[in-house]
Amino acid sequence: MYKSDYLNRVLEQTKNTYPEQKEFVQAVEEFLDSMDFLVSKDPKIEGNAILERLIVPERIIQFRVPWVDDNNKIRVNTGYRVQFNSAIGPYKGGIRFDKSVNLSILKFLAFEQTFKNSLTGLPMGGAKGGSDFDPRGKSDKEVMRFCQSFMAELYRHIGPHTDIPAGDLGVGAREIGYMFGYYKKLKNEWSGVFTGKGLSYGGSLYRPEATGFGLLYFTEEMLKTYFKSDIKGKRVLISGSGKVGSMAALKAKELGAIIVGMSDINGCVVDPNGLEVEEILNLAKAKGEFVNEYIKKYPDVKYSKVARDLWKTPCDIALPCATQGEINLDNAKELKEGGCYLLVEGANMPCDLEAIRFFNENDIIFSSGKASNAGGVAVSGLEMAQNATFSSWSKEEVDEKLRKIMKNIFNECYQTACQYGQPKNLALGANIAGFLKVYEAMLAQGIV
Ligand code: 2IT
Repeated sequence: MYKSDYLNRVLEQTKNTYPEQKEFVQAVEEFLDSMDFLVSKDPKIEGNAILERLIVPERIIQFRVPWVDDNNKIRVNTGYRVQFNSAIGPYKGGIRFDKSVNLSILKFLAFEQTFKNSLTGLPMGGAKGGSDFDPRGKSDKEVMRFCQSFMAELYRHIGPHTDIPAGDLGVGAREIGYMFGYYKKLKNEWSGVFTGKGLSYGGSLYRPEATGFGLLYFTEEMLKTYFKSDIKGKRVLISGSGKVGSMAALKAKELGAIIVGMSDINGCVVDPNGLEVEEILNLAKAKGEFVNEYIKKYPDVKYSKVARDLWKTPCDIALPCATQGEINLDNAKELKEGGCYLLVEGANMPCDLEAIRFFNENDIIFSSGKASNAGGVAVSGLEMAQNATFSSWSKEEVDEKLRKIMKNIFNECYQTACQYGQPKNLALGANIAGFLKVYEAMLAQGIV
């Protein structure tokens, strides 16, 4: 229950209207948790039905994606694009190909993307898209045919000034190449309609590294501000064998952290003296997973076939970089028992609501992904800037800008949290700071 009747009403309405959309309802609730004070202080939010408007996407596109597999069998998937909010810029956000994709997941991702993009300080609105297509085990040709069919519908809804997709789970350079190529063919137009493109056709240096590196820059800011410390010698847990987890591990190692545990979909490996990170990164890059191979190569390593067991490992810092819902209340308690005092989300909503509330009540400083994983979309914004000005920046230039953006995001979240009397509640700071810019733009633009 919130103090504000307005908030209680909005939450009730969200739960009643979308009872089956559990991830979306969680994302809304997590956001509303931060709004109590603001809403009672500023009656214009209710007066202009800002929250009611904010939680309904501006547009959802849902479509059939038929394609032919290598055995000449016709397959059918569902494609989506959720264009959530364009108040501060064109729709922007990744495309996810994964068996688990449904409207609830894409709506939660697009909702959070709106605030994340706002926090970067760049003019980008919020969107997300994808399909329940699973690229694992598919041939290159099958992936290409799928991407082309997906784009045969999506191309009419996107554009460099309308909606600029990028990658996400299951969508990397290969998929973006196929989708970009087909868009160009259908529109007869070369434009920066995607980010995360290959370097030879308008991509930005450091985009693949950006989310994971940005996460570590953010973590360093947290350590500096709250503990007058840095990551050197700290024990770190990292989940997920995708780009975010791998690049986070690479940067953490470079900064002198000890990576005591990592996980992928098959389980986790743990070594209090530090894992062989280079070995893990090579395996993850080649196969998309590493645990099964790693335990063959290092038979003495401690491991579990349950990925969640990672959180039982004593650590200073936990960086969940796999996917939504990977840390529940039990895992949160295990982390506390193991001495963890910093939880920085690299994935989108890896912690469920009970876990987040537990962190806040038990002195584990928590940062939500919408702040700490914003480095990816921030460099997407830099890629758009390079495309728009026909330029390409060096690694050093992009890295310098990424560092600055992550530092700014941290400072904005921290200062907002302080202003609202809860200096350790970075998630509150992120929600309010991300919201205020979108709110101001919505107010200025009238009832649309
Ligand atoms: O979750 C995310 O921020 C992304 N998948 C990146 C989105 C983007 O447009 O680069």
